[in-house]
Amino acid sequence: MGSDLDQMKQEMLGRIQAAGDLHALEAERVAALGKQGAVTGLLKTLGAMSPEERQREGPLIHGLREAVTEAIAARKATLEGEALEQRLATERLDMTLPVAPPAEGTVHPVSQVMDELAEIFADLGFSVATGPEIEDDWRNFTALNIPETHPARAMHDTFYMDRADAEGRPMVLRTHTSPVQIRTMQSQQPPIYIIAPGRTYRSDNDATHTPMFHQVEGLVIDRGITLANLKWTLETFLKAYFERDDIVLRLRPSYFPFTEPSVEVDVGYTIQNGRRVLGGSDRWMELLGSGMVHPRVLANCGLDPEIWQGFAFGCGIDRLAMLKYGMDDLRAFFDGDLRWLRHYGFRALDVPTLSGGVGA
Ligand code: 2U9
Repeated sequence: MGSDLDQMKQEMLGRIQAAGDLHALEAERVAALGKQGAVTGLLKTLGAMSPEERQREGPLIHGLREAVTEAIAARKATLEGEALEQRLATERLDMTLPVAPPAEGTVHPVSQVMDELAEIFADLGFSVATGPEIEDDWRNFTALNIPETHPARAMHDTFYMDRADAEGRPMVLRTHTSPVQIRTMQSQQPPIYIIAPGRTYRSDNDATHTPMFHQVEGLVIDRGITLANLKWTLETFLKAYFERDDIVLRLRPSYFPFTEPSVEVDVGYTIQNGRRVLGGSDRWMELLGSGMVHPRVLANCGLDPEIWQGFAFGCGIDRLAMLKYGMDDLRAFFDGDLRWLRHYGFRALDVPTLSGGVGA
């Protein structure tokens, strides 16, 4: 019996050692130690043995079980180690990669509206003009027929720079984008069809005013331009911008130093479910200022008002964005709060639609 067990042990240990993977090893374990296994079968024979036989055979059979159990554990450890080595050799982790993909950026509503404006006006034959945000006081005020005594020049409205320019002219943070149009008229012969969107600065800060805000102004200089051209252009622009055909405008007489006559433009709206919805003519809201370019402004830029006429308009871009996309606090535009941007921002390839919210 002893030599039979010995032979059985050698065979089992040999097969365990030869098991090529964890699957084959498990098969050997079941064959030896499972319910129907060879070693289990031997253990079961102990009960039927005489005490003397059991005393002799018991330690041998238990020894066999122990040897097989140990061999399986050792082989298992070896196979698992080899499997780990194999994975380590074939799998690579680039530890320099960022832990998570970078947060997705969004297009700020102001940038989105600027893009929309450029597109709408491009269809009408306008190009986009830009200029410096630090301007000389002549282009920002004097050329625009804004007298020295005008309240807009007062220190509390205008940010004056510490130093004047090389010619001694006081420099300001532009209070509107109008100096861009002055520069265009100085450097370009009419006809001129431009919009000038950009940052503007005024010393003002409350729920509806921020020291920096965005404006878009438009300028047309051509022969025979009248208020009718202005009204058609603004109507066409606003219908395209608000994506509604029922936009109605109301022109009210007003005063600006740089336009004559000057008109303030109201847009009609209705209240639906407690929300302001643009369109129709139930109620009116002031939207932009405009007028025919003052002959003195044309002359200041070297144009003969007898030959050239033009119209101009100005409007807050932040306000345009608020009306179309439904924000109600201007200050949030400049807080840089990512939660606000995720809510109101646009993915780079977003197409603005009515469902984005017309009316605030
Ligand atoms: C030139 C000649 C005329 C631009 C104009 C307005 C009327 C106007 C305001 C609207 C709200 C500015 O953002 S706002 O505070 N603008 O009412 N702007 S006409 O007129 C010009 C511009 C340039 C050479």
